[in-house]
Amino acid sequence: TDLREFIAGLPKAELHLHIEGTLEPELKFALARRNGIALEHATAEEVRASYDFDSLSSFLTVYYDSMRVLVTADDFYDLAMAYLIKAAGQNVRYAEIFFDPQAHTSRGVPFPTIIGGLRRALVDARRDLGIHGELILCFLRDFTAEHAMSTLMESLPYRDWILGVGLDSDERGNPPAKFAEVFARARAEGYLLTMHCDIDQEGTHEHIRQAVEDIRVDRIDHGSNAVERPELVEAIKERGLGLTCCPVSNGWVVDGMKGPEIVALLDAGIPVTINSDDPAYFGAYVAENYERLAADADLDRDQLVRLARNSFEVAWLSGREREQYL
Ligand code: ES4
Ligand code: ZN
Repeated sequence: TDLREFIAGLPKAELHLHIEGTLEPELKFALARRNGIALEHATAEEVRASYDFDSLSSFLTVYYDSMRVLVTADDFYDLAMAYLIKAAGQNVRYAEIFFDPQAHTSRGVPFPTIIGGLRRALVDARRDLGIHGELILCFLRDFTAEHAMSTLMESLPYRDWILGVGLDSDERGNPPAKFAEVFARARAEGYLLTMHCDIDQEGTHEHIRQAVEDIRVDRIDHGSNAVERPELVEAIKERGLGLTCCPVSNGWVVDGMKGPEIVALLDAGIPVTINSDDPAYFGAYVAENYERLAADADLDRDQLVRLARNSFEVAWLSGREREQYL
């Protein structure tokens, strides 16, 4: 509990957070009622009891189905505001927040509705709570490259509200190379680039290599399998790329929180960060991710400070704002 207070007191940035993954069962019920949508469970407790993921695909099925309740701009506002209140309460000063527009536009929710609601929450939270949030648009890698490209085009009127683009969803059979053209265009439009290289997925080392060397990403989401290949560790280090690790998420969808891998990368001089991924589903916001990893990997205070500082160092912040946090 001493360590818990220490972690709570550390100023933190969160860099790997899917806003749709912050949908708590209680809010899901409130939005379902507001929108006249029927749910298969009767109570929030029942929903929570149904969360029993043993793979990425078993999680993604539940994650995408839950999004049905997100319909109006107010729904996206309420979703983001609930997260920002929670994060601010854990001393998160800055958050780069993924959103999955294709998971909503493919259900008939217009792009401006999604980003309009999210952006309004970020503006209000910065004013009222002092937490600074920004958006990263994630493409769904199990959709086609053409669909990603048209989503990129749809985002351009909102260029000033989006820091960069990412790539998430089911990695099997969907390597970074599939989206080379989309990411080249995104960079040309001024977006920064990141990609999920999920843990222990088929082809993970080749996917990390493609992201770093071919796509030339500015960051890697997860990516801790790099530790198994010295040449990948070297390439990531040489480019100064940060990794956004999500220990509790890893504990659910693969076996274990990858503590030894995270420590080895930290010791190799790679700026590793700790994040929550989908906190409403995995039952842990960012502070609990630090706590669980600290217990699992026996981290000391110096290592925890380093992880928290890394989060500001690899954040896509202006130099002036970064200095304010460090
Ligand atoms: C995700 Cl854990 C995970 N992996 C891949 N894509 C995702 N989107 C939201 N959570
Ligand atoms: Zn993720």
